[in-house]
Amino acid sequence: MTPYLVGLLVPLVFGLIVQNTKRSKKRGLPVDVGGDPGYAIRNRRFQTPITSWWAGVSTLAELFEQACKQHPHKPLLGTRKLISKETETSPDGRSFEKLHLGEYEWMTYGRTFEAVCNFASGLSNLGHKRGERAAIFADTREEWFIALQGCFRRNISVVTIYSSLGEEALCHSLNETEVTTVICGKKELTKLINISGQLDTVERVICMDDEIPSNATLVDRSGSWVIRSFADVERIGRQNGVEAELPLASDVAVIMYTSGSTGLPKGVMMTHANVLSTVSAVMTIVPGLGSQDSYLAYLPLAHILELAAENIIAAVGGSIGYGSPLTLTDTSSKIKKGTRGDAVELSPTIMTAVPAILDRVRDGVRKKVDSNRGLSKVLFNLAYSRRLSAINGNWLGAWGLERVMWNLLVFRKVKAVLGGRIRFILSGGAPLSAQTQRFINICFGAPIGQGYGLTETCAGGTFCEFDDTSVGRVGAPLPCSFVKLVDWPEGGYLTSDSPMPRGEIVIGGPNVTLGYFKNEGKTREVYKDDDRGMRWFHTGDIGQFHADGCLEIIDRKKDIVKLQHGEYVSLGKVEAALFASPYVDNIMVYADPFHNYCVALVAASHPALEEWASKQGISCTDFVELCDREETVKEVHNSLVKASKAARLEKFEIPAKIKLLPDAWTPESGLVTAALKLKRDVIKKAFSEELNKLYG
Ligand SMILES: *[C@@H]1O[C@H](CO)[C@@H](O)[C@H](O)[C@H]1NC(C)=O
Ligand SMILES: *[C@@H]1O[C@H](CO)[C@@H](O)[C@H](O)[C@H]1NC(C)=O
Ligand SMILES: *[C@@H]1O[C@H](CO)[C@@H](O)[C@H](O)[C@H]1NC(C)=O
Ligand SMILES: *[C@@H]1O[C@H](CO)[C@@H](O)[C@H](O)[C@H]1NC(C)=O
Ligand SMILES: CC(=O)N[C@H]1CO[C@H](CO)[C@@H](O)[C@@H]1O
Repeated sequence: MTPYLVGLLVPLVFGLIVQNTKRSKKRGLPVDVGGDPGYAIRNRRFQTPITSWWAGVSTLAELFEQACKQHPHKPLLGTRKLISKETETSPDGRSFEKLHLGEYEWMTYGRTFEAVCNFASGLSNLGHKRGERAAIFADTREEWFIALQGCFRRNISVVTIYSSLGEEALCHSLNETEVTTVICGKKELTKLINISGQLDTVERVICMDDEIPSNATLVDRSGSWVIRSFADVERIGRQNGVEAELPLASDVAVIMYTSGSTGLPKGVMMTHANVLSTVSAVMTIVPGLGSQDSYLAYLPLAHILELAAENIIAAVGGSIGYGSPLTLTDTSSKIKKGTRGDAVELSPTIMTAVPAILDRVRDGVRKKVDSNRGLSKVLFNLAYSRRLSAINGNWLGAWGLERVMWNLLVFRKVKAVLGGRIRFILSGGAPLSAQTQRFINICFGAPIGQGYGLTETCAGGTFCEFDDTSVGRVGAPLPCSFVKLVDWPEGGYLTSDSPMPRGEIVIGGPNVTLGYFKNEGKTREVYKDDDRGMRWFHTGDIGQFHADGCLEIIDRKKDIVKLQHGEYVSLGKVEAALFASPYVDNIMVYADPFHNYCVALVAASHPALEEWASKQGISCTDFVELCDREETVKEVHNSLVKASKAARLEKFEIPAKIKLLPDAWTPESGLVTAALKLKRDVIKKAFSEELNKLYG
C-alpha cells in the first residue's frame, strides 16, 4: 500500500473506534490574594508559590555543589574545538567568517567543581575583596558558567551585561555597580580598553581567552588594571586554596542589566531565593528532567532564561553543550559548508529558544522542503496536514499509530536538523507566533513550552504545560507565581470584561526580584508589597485569562498610539499580524499621532524576496536596489494587506505606506535588544528620514 493510502486509512479506522478525549483541562485556578484588587490565578498543583524543589537547598551555590557530589563522573560542560577558521567573500563583496568545529570535549561534574573552587580561590588571591561586585561580560561559553559558580561560592554578586551592549550602557552599568573585577572574552576586552579611562572602580580584568590583545598589556603595564587569563586565575587558586564563603538565600546573586528599549539599562537585583524559585518551578514543568538530558546552550547567559536553564540542567546531572546562534545547524551562516552545526554534533534533548530563532528554523525546514532535496513536498504537506488535524482533535485516537508512521516517512528527516533527539523546547523572550509554534510542534514532535516572564520576575510568570497543544497563549501561572489582572480603564481593559477578564498583568511570588539597583524611584513605581507580605511586579503588559486558567498576552500599555482621529493603534498587535507575510524578516509599525494612518519599516526577508524576483523574471543582483524598486514595495505591501485582512485588522491599523530595508536587524546593529525585541526609539532615530518620507 502506498504511504498516502495508509495515511488516510489508519486515522479513518481508528478515529471511529477511539473516542475523542480532547477536553479543556483546568490548568490554573482562581486564588484569593492581597494588594490591588483584580482577578488572580495560581498554578493548579500548588496552593502557595514554590520556593525550593530540593530539601535543604536554599542557594544556587548549594544546588550546584549537591549535583557535583551526586554525579562526579558525569559530563557537565562541553565545548567544540576549533579546527579551522576561514573567510569567504560573497559575490556582493561582503566577507563572512566560516568555522570548522570539531567534536564536543567534555568536563565532568567533578572536574568542573574543581575549576569553580579554583577560580573562586584565584579571585580572592588576586585581591577581590568581600562585598565587592564582579561583572561577567562575554558570550555564552563554559568559562561563563564556571565564573558564575565561582563568584557564588564567595558570595560575590555578579553583574551581567549583554555582550552586545553599547559603550555608554556598558560604562553606566559597570560604574553604577562599582565593579572591581570584570571577567570577559578578548573581543569584549578590546571594548573595555577603549573606555578604560572612564572605568574608575575596575581594578582587574580576567580574560577568558588565553591570547590577550596586545594593547591590553599597555593598560596592564601602566598599572591601572591587573589583567590575567582565566587559566592563570584557576592556576593561582589551585596553588593557594581559599575557604568558600557561601551566600544566604536572601543575598543578591545577580544584578542583571536588561537592555531596556529606552534609556540606559537598569540593573535588576536577583537573590539566590529568586532564581532558585524559578529553577524549582521549571523542574515541575518539564517532564522527567534528569542526567540523560543534554542541553544546547547558545542564548546569552546574561538573559535570565538561559541562566536559569543552565542552572537547572547542572542541578539534575544533565550535560550542557555550548554553541552559538550562528553555528546552530549545518546551514547556519558561520558553519563551513559540509561540516556539522552544534545541534547535529550534540543531538540535544532540550533546547531554549527565542521566537526569532524558531522562525529561522522554520524557514530552514520550508526551504529544504521547497527545494525538494531528499524530502518530497507532496508527502510533507500531506503529513503536515494530517498531524495538524490530529492535534486539532479530529483524529486524536489515531495519534499514536499515525504519528509513528509519519515520523518514519517524513519528520525523522526534519528532526535531524536539530540532531534528532529534541524532546522539549522552551521558548521565551517574546511571544511566539501561533504558526511557528504549530510548525515546530508538528515537525519536531517536541512540545514547545512557551513561557512568559520578565527579568524583574526572574523569568517567573506563566508557562505552557507540555500537553497543552493550543497556540498563541502563554499558559498557566508557574508554580512560583501568582498572576493577577488589574483594571486599566484608560486602555479599555477591565477584569469585568466578557467573555474573558482582561487587564494589566501583575505577577507576585518569591520570584519577584528586589528591584532596580540604585533606582529607588523606578522600583517603587512598578514593585509593590501587599499587606500579606507578597511582592508584586506590574508588567505593563495587557492580558486575558481563558476559562482553563491560561493567560494570553494581548497588548502592551506603552505601545498604544492614538491617531489623529482618536483611533487607538496597538503597534505590537499589528506587527504580530504582519509577521505572517513571508517577506517580513522584521517589522516596526509606526504611528504618528498627527496623522490618521500608520506606516511600517520592513526589514525584508532575503530568500523570500529573491525568490519572488526570480519568478517575476526581475534580474537584479543588488538586494538594496531590489528593495527600492516600486514593484517590490507594491508586492510586499499587498502581502501585508493580505495578512492584515486575515487577522481582521481595522483599516486604520493597516500600514498605508511602507519602506523596505535591505539589512537585517540584529542586536549588534543596536536596533533590537539581545532578546530581539524592537528598540522603537533607536529604530525611529536611525530611520527618521525614511519615516518622514513615508508621511511626506
Ligand atoms: C554576602 O554579601 C553581602 C554583600 O556584601 C552581605 O551583605 C552578606 O552579609 C553576605 N552574606 C554572608 C552570609 O556573609
Ligand atoms: C560614575 O559614578 C559616579 C557615582 O557613583 C558618578 O559621579 C560618575 O559621574 C559616574 N561616571 C560615569 C562615567 O558614568
Ligand atoms: C572606541 O571609541 C571610539 C570613540 O570614542 C569609537 O569611535 C570606536 O568605535 C571605539 N572602538 C571600539 C572597538 O569600540
Ligand atoms: C586594540 O587592538 C585591537 C586589535 O587588536 C583594535 O581592534 C582596537 O581598536 C585597539 N584598541 C585601542 C584602544 O587601540
Ligand atoms: C522566599 C522569598 O524569597 N521570599 C521573598 C519574596 O520577596 C519579599 C520581598 O522582596 C521578601 O521579603 C521575601 O523574603
